Amino acid sequence: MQRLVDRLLAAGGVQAGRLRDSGVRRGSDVGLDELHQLPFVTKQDLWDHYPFGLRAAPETDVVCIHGTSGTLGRQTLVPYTAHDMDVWSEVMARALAGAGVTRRGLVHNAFGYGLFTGGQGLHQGAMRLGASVLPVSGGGTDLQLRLMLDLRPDVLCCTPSYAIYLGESFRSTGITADQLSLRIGLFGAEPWTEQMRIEIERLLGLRALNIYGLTEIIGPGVACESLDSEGLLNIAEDHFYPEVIGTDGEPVPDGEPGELVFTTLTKTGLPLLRYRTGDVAAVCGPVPGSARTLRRMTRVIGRSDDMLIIRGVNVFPAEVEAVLLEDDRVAPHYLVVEDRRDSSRPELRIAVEPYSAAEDAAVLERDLAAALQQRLGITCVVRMFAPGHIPRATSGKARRVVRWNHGV
Ligand code: ADP
Ligand code: K
Repeated sequence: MQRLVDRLLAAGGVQAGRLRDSGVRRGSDVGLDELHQLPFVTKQDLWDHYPFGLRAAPETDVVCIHGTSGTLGRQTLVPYTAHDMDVWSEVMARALAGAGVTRRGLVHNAFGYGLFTGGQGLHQGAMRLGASVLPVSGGGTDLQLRLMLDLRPDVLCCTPSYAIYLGESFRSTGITADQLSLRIGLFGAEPWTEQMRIEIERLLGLRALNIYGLTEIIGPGVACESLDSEGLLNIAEDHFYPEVIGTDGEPVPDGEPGELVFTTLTKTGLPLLRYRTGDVAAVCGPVPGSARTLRRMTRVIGRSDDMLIIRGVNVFPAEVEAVLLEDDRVAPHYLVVEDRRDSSRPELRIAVEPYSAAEDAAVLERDLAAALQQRLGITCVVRMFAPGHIPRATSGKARRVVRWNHGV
């Protein structure tokens, strides 16, 4: 922490200015206990100082640049130094090892390669671990399937929605889970539920684990489930110090959900002190008695920007997903439409797809609307579409939320 603060102060710029304004002159002025009194950094700060205004290392030390997927519309670019790349490979190798990947492993990496951090992060981590990596990237289902059958990888990495898409595409060509060699899957980059995990495990015949990260902090590898982490994600806390805050910006106790805030303890290219991620989750201690002593976090329920507020009720799309997929008739494809065309009466419309074309639409729609009302307290309009009619995530992150505004 102290080294980070010294680094930020030495670099000058926005973060240094704010630290000085809060009375911090040197690293030894602040301990972890005082961290919660220091100012936040937000996505807006990165946008305001686009592209590299918050960089803390000299330009000559930068060895590569990645960017956010731009899910929220505007892009953020992040410079990495050789040291950052080293930290990233290490946390990713740790994540893969915790998931049971070994040097004998072959990682079929179907995360996208490019500005997006998914592909590169898994790639380096697998190499650092000493496994082999197959950089297939997203898209091209025929190639994905051929490589999977010819090379028999034991590990698959991609977004959960793409995992579903791959599984369904394989199945449509007559290939079932028992013909595949997959043992472990690391899925992330978008919110997903326990119900989705069951669907993926059934389709692909593997153990599905959750990996979390964001470009601003490093990329994937900020936290990852391991075989022994009991359903929560181990945070690489020695590099990315977590806090959870309420809507008032104040810390919430362990185990209570709130917005995740990370401080990058070791990064040098773009070190961030108290970066507000916008992602909602809870943080808690390690598994009691476990050799892993770092703290864990729950799955991310959603990002605050994706929260739907319908007639005063707040819901995340993932909460809708959990209710929908609990119903055995419903396939893992859905869309949530926030309909504000009539501003006096906003509606939540939900498009679902059944497994069977023979499903009675009226009955299914009524049952799901009742389940959503009972579980989430929201009244919504559910519409069933024929199997195959809801758009698939054919490479990266799924788009589950559509907003219809006045005049659209
Ligand atoms: P963008 O914000 O443009 O999508 P990134 O590609 O850096 O940029 O994606 C990071 C974001 O993806 C996180 O802030 C989080 O909202 C989401 N995310 C990443 N991994 C997970 C995960 N395992 N579960 C839920 N959300 C995730
Ligand atoms: K190897």
